[in-house]
Amino acid sequence: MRRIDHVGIAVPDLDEALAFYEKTFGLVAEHEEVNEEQGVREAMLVPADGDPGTARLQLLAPLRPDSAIGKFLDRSGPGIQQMAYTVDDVDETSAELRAKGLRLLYDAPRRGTAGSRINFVHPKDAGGVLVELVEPGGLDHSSDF
Ligand code: MC0
Repeated sequence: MRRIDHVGIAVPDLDEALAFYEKTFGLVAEHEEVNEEQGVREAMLVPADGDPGTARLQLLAPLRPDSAIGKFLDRSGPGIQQMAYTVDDVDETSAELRAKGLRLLYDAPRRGTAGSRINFVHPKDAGGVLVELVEPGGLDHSSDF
C-alpha cells in the first residue's frame, strides 16, 4: 500500500452532500463522475486550500436501489462505506492478498474513478472494512471536472 487514497462515504443525495461538505468543512469537489457499472454518482473532495497530496474524501450516491451503495444505505444508513489504498499494480496486490487467503471481489480489476483500475477485499476478510485497492489512472482529476 502506498498511501490512503480516499475514504468513501455513502450518501443518499450527492448535491445535498456536496453543499454540506463545502459549507461545513470547506471541502470542494475536484472531480465528479457517474460510474454505471458500480451504480454510483460520485465526487472526490479536497480541502479548498489544503495539501495537494492529501487523501481524498469520496462521496458516493446510488444510481439504483439494488446497487452496492443503495444496499448499504438501506442496511446502515449514510456513513463510511469503504477505505481505499493507492497501490502501484492492482493485479499484483490482489494476487498477494489472495495468496494470504483474503477474498477479492473481482477476478480482474474494474474501472474506477478517473480511469483508475480497482478491486475490493471482502469486508468479512478485513476486519469489517470494505477495502478498495486503487491503481491510479493517467487522468489528472482536476482537468476532468
Ligand atoms: C456489506 N457489508 C459491509 C459492507 N457492505 N461491511 C462493511 N462495509 C461495507 N461496505 C457486510 C454486511 O453487513 C454483511 O454483514 C456482509 O458484509 C455481507 O453482506 P452482503 O449481503 O453480501 O452485502 P451486499 O450484497 O451489500 O454486498 C457487499 C459487497 C458489495 C461488499 C460485496 O457492497 C460490493 O460488491 N462492493 C464493492 C463495490 C462497491 O462498493 N461499489 C461502490 C463504490 P453480516 O454481518 O450482516 O453478514 S464504487 C467506487 O468506489 C469506485 C467508483 C471508485 O472508488 O473508483
